[in-house]
Amino acid sequence: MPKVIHAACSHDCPDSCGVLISVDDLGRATRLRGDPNHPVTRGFLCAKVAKYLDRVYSPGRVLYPMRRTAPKGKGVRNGESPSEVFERISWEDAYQEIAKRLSEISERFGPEAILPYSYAGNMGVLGYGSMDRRFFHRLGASQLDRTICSTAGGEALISVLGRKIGTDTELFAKAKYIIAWGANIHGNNVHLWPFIEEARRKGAKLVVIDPYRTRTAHCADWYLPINPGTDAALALGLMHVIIAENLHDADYVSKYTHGFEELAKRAQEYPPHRVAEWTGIPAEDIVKLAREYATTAPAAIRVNYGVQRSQNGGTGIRAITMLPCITGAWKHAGGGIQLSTSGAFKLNKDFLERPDLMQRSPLGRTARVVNMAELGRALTKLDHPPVKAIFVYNSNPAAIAPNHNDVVRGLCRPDLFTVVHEQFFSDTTDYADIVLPATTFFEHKDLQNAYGHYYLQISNQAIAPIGEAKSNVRMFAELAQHMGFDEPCFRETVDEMIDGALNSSDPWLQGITREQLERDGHVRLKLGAPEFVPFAQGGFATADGKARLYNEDLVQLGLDPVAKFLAPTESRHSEQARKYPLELLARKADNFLNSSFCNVSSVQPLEPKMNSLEMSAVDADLRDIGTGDAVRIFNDRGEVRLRALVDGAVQPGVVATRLNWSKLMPDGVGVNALTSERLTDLGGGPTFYSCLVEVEKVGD
Ligand SMILES: Nc1nc2c(c(=O)[nH]1)N[C@H]1C(S)=C(S)[C@@H](COP(=O)(O)OP(=O)(O)OC[C@H]3O[C@@H](n4cnc5c(=O)[nH]c(N)nc54)[C@H](O)[C@@H]3O)O[C@H]1N2
Ligand SMILES: Nc1nc2c(c(=O)[nH]1)N[C@H]1C(S)=C(S)[C@@H](COP(=O)(O)OP(=O)(O)OC[C@H]3O[C@@H](n4cnc5c(=O)[nH]c(N)nc54)[C@H](O)[C@@H]3O)O[C@H]1N2
Ligand code: SF4
Ligand SMILES: [Mo]
Repeated sequence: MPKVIHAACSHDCPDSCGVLISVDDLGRATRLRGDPNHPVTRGFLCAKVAKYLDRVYSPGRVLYPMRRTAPKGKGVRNGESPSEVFERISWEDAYQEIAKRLSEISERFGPEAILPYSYAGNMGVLGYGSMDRRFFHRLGASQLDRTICSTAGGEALISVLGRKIGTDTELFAKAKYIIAWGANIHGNNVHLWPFIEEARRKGAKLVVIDPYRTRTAHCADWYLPINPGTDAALALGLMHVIIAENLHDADYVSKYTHGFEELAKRAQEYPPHRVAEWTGIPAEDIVKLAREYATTAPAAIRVNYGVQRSQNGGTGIRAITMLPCITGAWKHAGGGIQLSTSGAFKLNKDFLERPDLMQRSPLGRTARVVNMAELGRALTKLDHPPVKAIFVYNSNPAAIAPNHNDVVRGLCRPDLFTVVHEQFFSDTTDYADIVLPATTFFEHKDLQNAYGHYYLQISNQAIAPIGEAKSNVRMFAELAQHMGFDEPCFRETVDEMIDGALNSSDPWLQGITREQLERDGHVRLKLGAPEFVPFAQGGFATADGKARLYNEDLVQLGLDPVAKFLAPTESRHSEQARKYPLELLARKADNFLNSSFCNVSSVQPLEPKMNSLEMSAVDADLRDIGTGDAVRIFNDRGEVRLRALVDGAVQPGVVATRLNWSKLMPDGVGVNALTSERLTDLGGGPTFYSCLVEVEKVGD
């Protein structure tokens, strides 16, 4: 009889699915399926994780610690033997070599010359950030500002609501009007879809606002293609109409918001005809959307991370977040806005990460902070001290970081010591001195939170690690021993760490124990009443409990305290558009997860558009390009070669492609060769979707 183990998908996805893994007598996983008892993910998995056995048992897994024997930049081709690039070494040799090199670098250049580089390849609570943070804090290494995904939107949301929470996913089923705003629900957040379908069966209208005609847009009642990076203008235009026509909720506004006067004044500057010029959305549609949104209840906005990947995306999210605050949509179960629910999980981070272990200078200064969205700059330009070692885990920067060519120039430096802890021979291991094998979520235990619902889960270990793989927690704990770090926290067990994480004073976590999670698999946060309707009666997480329509704290950051639209430096409205007239959307694939899954051969056929550049017929004709033609996409930062696809997915002026492993691309260069290290207005995030290019036809 196979055993069935409860786990939780730890990939970087809002859904955090409950997973059931069947394991046979020989300890082999034979099947996985969604946990039917999970109230949000309800028994189904996305197409890529449904094929997870192929990923866990892939012949491409890193099985042992390995040391480079070939020059840097020579990589392991997907699925091929690593023996021409690396030699197998023991864990003991790997630890000794890493400890020696890190100690030498630390002595000669100071510990800040060491840079950890990680993101959410593993979004488990321990796997994402715990023993690793303790390790680097104790070492005194540079601190990494983990901005690559969500800081612009997160800080924007907090600047209005005070906390990163929003409409309960399950309550979307009660909405009568739903706006998917920069949210690729079918691709990236598929477990929200059944709730939207339920709402639509009961008569709800679905509107999609996205410059790319996603699958969600195809299914929508109304699709509004918007020019990239102009969402703040649209939101202000909607507020213009809502306020001018007295459709706002004056009672809610006066009781629960701060700064309405200033906002109303600003909104006057955004009449629909003016907003239409920026956004490309006709003025009459702006008026219609404003009226429908403000007069239908409950009205829910699922704004996702698309908006905040443009240069002024922080302000875009701020302005959108204000909409339910002025219409009072928060009053209704099924109204409001959801960007992320992650702020609901206030686990004991100080215990997990131990910032108190950080070495301080005599003046009390903690280690310098390096923004992960500026990795190219950090590796090629940073001084005092220069980065001499980079330790990568949970991330594949040679594929996902902007300004790829500078990142690679940095990673090729012979004097840079690079360690990569990975499940696969990724783009980044192609530059590693040492590669260490990492477990998947089948192979270790963890606690799992979510950014798309309010359930905490336990993910049990289902199978023994493949090869000599080790979890992040175990690897960093053992490396700490080799560095001579003798604090007891480096010897804690996984269960002790989970218990410590749950030991939080936050009321929403009270009474939730590891034993309960182990028994039930998932537990809903203690959000009070069965229906969680935050802000129905104000209670925003700000100093005075009011939503901030005017936020004076932003002045210090050089921003307008009221939302204001500014066109990105790279957009059709800017000077640079004369040289590079096309706005590139360097999007994610619907069936990969950032650069994860790109290499799994059974998943690859799900993405037939992978090496395509989607173009409008207008732009293709102008350049004498037709579907199937080889094209060169270029700007001052780099160039990429793809095949043109004229399929109606984008409007004139916009082109789109998808993220992939660089080495799986025709020329070995991925789309981030084109994107810049320019940062967002808020939160220091990357600007993947503010990127100008030109396209030309090339011979085959
Ligand atoms: N299948 C799959 N699922 C994923 C991921 C994946 O790679 N693949 N990635 C995961 C991760 S890390 C994240 S952060 C989430 C992100 O999930 P989403 O928030 O959905 O993020 P994106 O796909 O970046 O962008 C969403 C949409 O915004 C659109 N967009 C781009 N620019 C603009 C703009 O200026 N305005 C507006 N209104 N829309 C714009 C894009 O075309 C895209 O369709 O998904 C997670 N889930
Ligand atoms: N052009 C463009 N670039 C983008 C984006 C985009 O939309 N367009 N999206 C951005 C966004 S939103 C994000 S979040 C980033 C994501 O960037 P990353 O966080 O780098 O995400 P992945 O590409 O999924 O790579 C994660 C890696 O971690 C490894 N991994 C998984 N689990 C573990 C583990 O337990 N231990 C260790 N050591 N390794 C593990 C996986 O094998 C994988 O190679 O990419 C960003 N880059
Ligand atoms: S990637 Fe997302 S949708 Fe797919 S199984 Fe994991 S959590 Fe669920
Ligand atoms: Mo992300």
